[in-house]
Amino acid sequence: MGALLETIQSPADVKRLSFAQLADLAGEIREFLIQTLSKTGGHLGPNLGVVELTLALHYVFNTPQDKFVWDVSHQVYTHKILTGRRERLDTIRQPGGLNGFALRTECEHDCYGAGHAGTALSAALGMAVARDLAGGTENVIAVAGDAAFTNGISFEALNNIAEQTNRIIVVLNDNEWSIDRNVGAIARYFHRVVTNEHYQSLHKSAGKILQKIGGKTALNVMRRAEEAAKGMLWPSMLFEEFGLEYFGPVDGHNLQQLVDSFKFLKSADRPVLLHILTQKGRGFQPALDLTKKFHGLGPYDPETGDTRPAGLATYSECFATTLAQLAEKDARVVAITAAMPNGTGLDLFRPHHPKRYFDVGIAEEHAVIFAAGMATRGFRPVCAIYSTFLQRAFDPIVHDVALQKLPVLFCMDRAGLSGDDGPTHHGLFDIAYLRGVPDLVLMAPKDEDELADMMKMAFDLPGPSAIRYPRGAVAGVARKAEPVAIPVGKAEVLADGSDVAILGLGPMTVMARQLGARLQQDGYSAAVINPRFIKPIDREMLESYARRVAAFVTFEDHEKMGGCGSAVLEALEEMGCDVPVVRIGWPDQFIEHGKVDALREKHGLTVEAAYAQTAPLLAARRRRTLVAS
Ligand SMILES: Cc1ncc(C[n+]2csc(CCOP(=O)(O)OP(=O)(O)O)c2C)c(N)n1
Repeated sequence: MGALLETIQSPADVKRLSFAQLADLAGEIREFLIQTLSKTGGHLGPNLGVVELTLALHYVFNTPQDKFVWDVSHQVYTHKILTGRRERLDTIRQPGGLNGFALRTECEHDCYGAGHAGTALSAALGMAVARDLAGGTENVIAVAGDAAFTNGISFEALNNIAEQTNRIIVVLNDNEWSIDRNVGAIARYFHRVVTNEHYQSLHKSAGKILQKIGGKTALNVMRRAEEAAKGMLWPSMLFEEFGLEYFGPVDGHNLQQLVDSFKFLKSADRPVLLHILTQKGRGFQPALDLTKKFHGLGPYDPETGDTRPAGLATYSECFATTLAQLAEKDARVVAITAAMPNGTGLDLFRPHHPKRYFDVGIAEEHAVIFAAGMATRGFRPVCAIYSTFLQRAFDPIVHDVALQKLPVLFCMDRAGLSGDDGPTHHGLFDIAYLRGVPDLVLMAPKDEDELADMMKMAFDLPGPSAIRYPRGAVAGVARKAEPVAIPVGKAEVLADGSDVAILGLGPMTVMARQLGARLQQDGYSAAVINPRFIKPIDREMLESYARRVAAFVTFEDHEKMGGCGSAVLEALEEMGCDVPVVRIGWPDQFIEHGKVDALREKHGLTVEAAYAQTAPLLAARRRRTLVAS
């Protein structure tokens, strides 16, 4: 670790440094990030881009009194380093270690947590208004990336800011990238600001003066040149129309400029927006070459950036290639992503059907309503959205899609525990929030072949449907050449039995089989069932087993409350079947980040735990039967 970095225990240590030392510290932090994350994985690119920004913020402002609100907050690693968490950075995203995002419970310098995009401006405005009401003096600074401005909430906040406060600082951290290249009119607008020729030439000549004469005078000239350029830049009008005074664009890697800007903006008596230009992945060539890959990744080689070769295909890849295949034969099929072409696999669909692929930006609500609109015109839109991000679009699913019985298919990637990213990213609520939506067909495949069959079937449905599948590798089963539609609402009995019926939702069929085998060893006859459908649930199957078995067991990678097990309980109760149901799923609490297996162990999502709850129920019936005979 660098010599300067070792001396940094708190933001106060940063304030003592000269600009030359700050620049050295920035270099040391980059090296520290590259080395540390090579072992833990994490959001390397975004963090390398904001080292100077974070140093300048801590140089000028005083947290925890002053408030930094980070959008998504995947870029807070330097902030963590400077606020007493340097020594624990190597635990980031590891079990029991630092969270990969800002977390209010982790540190007093984290005033607001996030993981989903577009929240920073609203939250910061709330804090600013609270301060105004309380008569406080603290500064509130929202830091949001250019892609966060593709999100509607950012604009809802912008629309409201000037009405509510005259003291708030918004930093637009513009690196022209979302995870993929940023898309849409706002991205083009920012690009026009940055590449405005007039600004560029003035900026260059000011830079030359700075080189020649140096010092404060040159800085003043430069600032004046920027001011002049800014005045001529029509694009800055956008924010001015919202009532925010626009400053920039400034070089987000120039510490002096950043510090000067913040010192100046600190005393502004109306809302201000500072537009800074940064480079995602700065200081690490592989991250500059492969921006998308280095947005967020697992461990890598700190010299070359190489990562371990992928093993089995992922569910995302399987989904996307199947969709491309189905779209070949069905011209109605179109694919929609909300800024996740890579994560959802749609990158693989795009080259096959470029005109039927839509990246709408970080705009899940819009994505769903846009899909609804297309569906009214006879198309079969597929919204590929992570389970956790689809939470954003609950009302559009109800109000726009389901209520109008429009045949939109939701393909929910990362359904289940996400692992390292933690509670902001776990997909543990989708069954609960979708199960109560009338007319929606909700399903989970046990493997990649069944995923393809479900997709095929969904395109024949008259209304909406949703398929949930997990992060990571597929089961690795043989795939049919062509998907075959499966019957709606029909479960698949993998093994028949008469003492216990074990349902394993999606890939949890593996655990159901294991429990079945375990109980067979004890002499019980265990049925193992792949429910396939959470809604409509296969009542016929449930009723027929209810007549025979002493207990049902349900396994699901979802919270227990409102999940598949709840659906089984409700159906049994409605049919008047009085059979106990052992439900294995996540408890009613937010689950921390960590390794999936360890977290399952900790929270009782294991075959052992299921066995411990089920065996006594079966033993009781056996005793009763013995007594009766
Ligand atoms: C609601 C929501 N949708 C999708 C994502 C996935 N996501 C995480 S970061 C990111 C891009 C953020 O880009 P930007 O705000 O410009 O910050 P940068 O990483 O470029 O610094 C996306 C799409 C998310 N976090 N939240």
